Amino acid sequence: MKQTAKIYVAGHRGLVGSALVRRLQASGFSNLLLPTRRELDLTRQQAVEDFFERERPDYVFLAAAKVGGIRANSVFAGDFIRDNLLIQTNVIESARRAGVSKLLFLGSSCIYPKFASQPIRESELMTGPLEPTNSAYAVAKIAGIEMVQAYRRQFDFPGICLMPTNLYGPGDNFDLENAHVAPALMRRFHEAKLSEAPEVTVWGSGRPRREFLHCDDLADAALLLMQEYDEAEIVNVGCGEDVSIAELAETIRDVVGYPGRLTFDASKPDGTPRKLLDVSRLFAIGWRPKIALRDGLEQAYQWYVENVETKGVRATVS
Ligand code: GFB
Repeated sequence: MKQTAKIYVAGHRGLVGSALVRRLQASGFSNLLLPTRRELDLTRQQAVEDFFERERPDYVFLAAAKVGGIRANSVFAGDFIRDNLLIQTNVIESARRAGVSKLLFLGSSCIYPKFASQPIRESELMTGPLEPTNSAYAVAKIAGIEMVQAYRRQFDFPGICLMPTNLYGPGDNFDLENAHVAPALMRRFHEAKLSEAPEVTVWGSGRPRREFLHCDDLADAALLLMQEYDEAEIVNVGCGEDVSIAELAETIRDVVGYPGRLTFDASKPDGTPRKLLDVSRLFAIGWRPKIALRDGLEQAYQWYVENVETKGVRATVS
């Protein structure tokens, strides 16, 4: 990638997109296309076609998506499949027409079967039923993978696909109902600390296990793969180890400094029992994560207090 390359980061204000912008700028890439959602609605085909026709980016990081935690995926399943199919289809097709040098499509670890053998190899894709709480989102992401791979075969389209594990970090969505577990608990413990609430309720049994990767590590892996990887096969991006939700909650409680008790609400869904990714394909390319979970959670909490709690920065990225 030439330093002067024109790079479009779709979804640049989200958790992943903002990390990608930081990582690209740190490497001296300054010719970035960063239209806001108001300037470019990716669910509108004509608008996306016009944008690509006009701007003709060299590289595209497709990090724009409608995302959310286990509750949001269940409650807004129709929005999730519609918006994600529209966004990815419009961007991938317009990128093809514009003749981009390369497009990187971001999927998710939820594309794998609910009971995939652990750690989950990329070859497990579509070998079993999905987790019902996020099957709509997962099918949309699987369609995106299939589209990139079909475009590679039919049009020799230069697209690659990354499957990140659960992510967290600065720029996350901290909405108590619709966010992912790490930011939701961070805000819940913070508010309980301020209000001196005697206890905090964690959803589910606390027994499911999740792998967590800091968004800056993901951005680092994405830039490396954009530069070094050009195969049809999808690539898992994770850190190679997981924790239980109960362990995560205890760690976040400690990071926040909340003195009260934890309780678990078994009426809330656990979701997939485990989704630890096999990252040997990624590690074989030479990448390793740099940010340990505890350090990353402390940094993310610092960002939350400085940007969301005090300055009222949009706590939710819809
Ligand atoms: O991060 P999360 O919402 O999504 O939930 P998934 C992970 C686990 O955390 C579930 C528990 O077992 C929840 O019951 N949990 C405990 C909580 N307290 C909370 C809380 O306050 N908020 C939330 N959200 N969870 C997502 C998919 O699955 O993984 C997405 O729904 C995406 O589509 C993402 O793929 C990576 O990890 O279960």
